[in-house]
Amino acid sequence: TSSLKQYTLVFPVTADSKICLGMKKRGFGAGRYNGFGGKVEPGETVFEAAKRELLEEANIVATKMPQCGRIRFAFENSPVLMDVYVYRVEEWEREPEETEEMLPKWYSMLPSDHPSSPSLPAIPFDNMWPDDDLWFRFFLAKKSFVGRVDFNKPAESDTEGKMEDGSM
Ligand code: 6U4
Ligand code: NA
Ligand code: NA
Repeated sequence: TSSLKQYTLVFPVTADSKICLGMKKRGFGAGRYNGFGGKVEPGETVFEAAKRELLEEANIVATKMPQCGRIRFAFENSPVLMDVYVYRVEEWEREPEETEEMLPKWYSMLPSDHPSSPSLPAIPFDNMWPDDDLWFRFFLAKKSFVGRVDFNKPAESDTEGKMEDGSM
């Protein structure tokens, strides 16, 4: 039997195709670039949790933050199924800054040969969770997505996943 635990995953994006990722400095997924987020605490909504984690980890206040996806992660040998709600932050107050947990960095969401690509590095998939490959194209195309990924130990990169357009 498994238990479902709610998490949030939040990506600030700009109208001119920049995305802010955070390098996780400690704990689960340390060293990897990811969105901002964490566990939903008792008594708060998933949306409130997403906003709180973004403030704690990047020091910005989301003012426009639609949900765009939902992914369930299963880890072999763990009874906990992570139920991750993904949001895109389109407007916020202040600017992302380094916190105890995360170092924020900006990347281009467009291919580098695209005429309007900002002069920033491309999204560093090699330094991200391996499943991000499966669903980021939906995120970048502004399509909503739902999916499930199974991580098999010991090789954490040995993932099997399935993503599709869908309602959340
Ligand atoms: P505490 O205990 O407060 O330090 P908390 O910040 O609540 O932890 P954390 O950082 O462990 O939670 O949350 C995990 C974060 O990692 C969530 O934002 C979801 C994200 N995440 C987990 N597995 C992922 C995966 N396979 N791919 C991905 N993000 C993942 O892109
Ligand atoms: Na976190
Ligand atoms: Na937390």
